[in-house]
Amino acid sequence: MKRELLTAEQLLAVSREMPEWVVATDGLERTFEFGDFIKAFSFMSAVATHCERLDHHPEWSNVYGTVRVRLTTHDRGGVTDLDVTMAELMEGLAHG
Ligand code: H2B
Repeated sequence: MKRELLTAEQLLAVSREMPEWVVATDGLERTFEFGDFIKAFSFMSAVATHCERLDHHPEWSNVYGTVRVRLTTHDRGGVTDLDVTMAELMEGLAHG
């Protein structure tokens, strides 16, 4: 993973391909609804393993069955390919 900032054109492609995500130059945002706390926390736990593997960590919060996520690459100051990888991974785990 190169951790390169996405161009405006690439960001536009991401917003088309991942309509559930709010795409901005400084971050990708999405709210997941799981219905209860155990489901939400199980999702966060599954994601956490990948965060360590990829050395990439979301800004997120949890209230009962809701998980709010913001993905950005702090040491690049914006959205990189790694944030898109994390977003795709989260989609897979949320529906999985
Ligand atoms: N996560 C995110 N989202 N952005 C980063 O720049 C980042 C990270 N940097 N996780 C990593 C950890 C860095 O602090 C370590 C030292 O590699």
